[in-house]
Amino acid sequence: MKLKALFLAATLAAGTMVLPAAHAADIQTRLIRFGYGLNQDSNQGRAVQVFADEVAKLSGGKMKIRAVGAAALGSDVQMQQALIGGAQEMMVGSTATLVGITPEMALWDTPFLFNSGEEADQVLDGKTGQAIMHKLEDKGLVGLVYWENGFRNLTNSQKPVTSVEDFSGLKLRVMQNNVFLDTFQRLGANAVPLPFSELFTALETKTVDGQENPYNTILSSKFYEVQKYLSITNHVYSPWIVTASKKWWDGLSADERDVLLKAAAVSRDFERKDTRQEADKALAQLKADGMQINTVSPEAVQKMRETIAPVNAQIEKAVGSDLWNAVQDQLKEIRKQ
Ligand code: TK8
Repeated sequence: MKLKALFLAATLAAGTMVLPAAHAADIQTRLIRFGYGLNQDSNQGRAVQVFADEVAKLSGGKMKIRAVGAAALGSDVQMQQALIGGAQEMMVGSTATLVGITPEMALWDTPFLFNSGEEADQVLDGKTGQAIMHKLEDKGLVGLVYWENGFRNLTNSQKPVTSVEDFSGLKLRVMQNNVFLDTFQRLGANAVPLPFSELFTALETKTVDGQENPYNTILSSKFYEVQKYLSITNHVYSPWIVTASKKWWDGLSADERDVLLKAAAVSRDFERKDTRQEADKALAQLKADGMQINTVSPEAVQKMRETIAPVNAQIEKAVGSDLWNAVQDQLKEIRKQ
């Protein structure tokens, strides 16, 4: 009896460790290189830290994320190649930079597709968003979750932009895919595809006049130091996507994958909340930092929409009508509620 009581006390003291284990978790000691493009002090950096902490917690400290920000492991495109080749384990980056690998990702570049972050959540986490994410597996990547990059707004160093006509003559950096290139060419800008990692210097040296990104990024990347004008265009919602090397993923145990998927879901929920909370404050901060904020009238936004409407047909062709219609139908359903 006495022994039994002692054993019980020890069991309780040791917590979950000695609970009757249906199976011991199959988790190895692993160092996971996780790259990202923004600064550590950004919504992206904070969420990577949450992911790292959660992975450590769920794996009992065995799986360790080595987070490397500020594109020190390379641009989005370079990191994707490292993941495909198995030279790097994980990353987070823009879905727009994956279009060259998985054309269906272009769906998320549709101008004015979503009216709110919450709409985006439902579509990205829903059937179509997940189907597109799983297409990466044919190309050597495993998608885990979408994060919010956010609604993109235009900045430049030359002039206030409040109409389609104002785009004319502006040299604008765009993300490296044809949808962004075409969109900004149609608006009359001189669009230059460049990796994000080269953007600050390009703005500083006036190689380009402007760029477009969410408020959070304009702030955390200090673009306000080299850009005077900010136009509230909200022309497209950008997701980020957390990916892993398939070569590496295929060698993980089911328990290890489970740790990563669970931690990714926690990081996603944290990141979206953090990003939304930061966005409004970021705009006020950019103003305080000396940027001139220009609103764009509903009429001018309408003109933008009409000018770039042909881009939609191009996207529908690239992603296929089934996926295109599935998203349009889901949005109609969401907007009915
Ligand atoms: C960061 C990029 C960035 C994106 C861009 O690596 O390239 O403008 O918005 O967030 O993915």
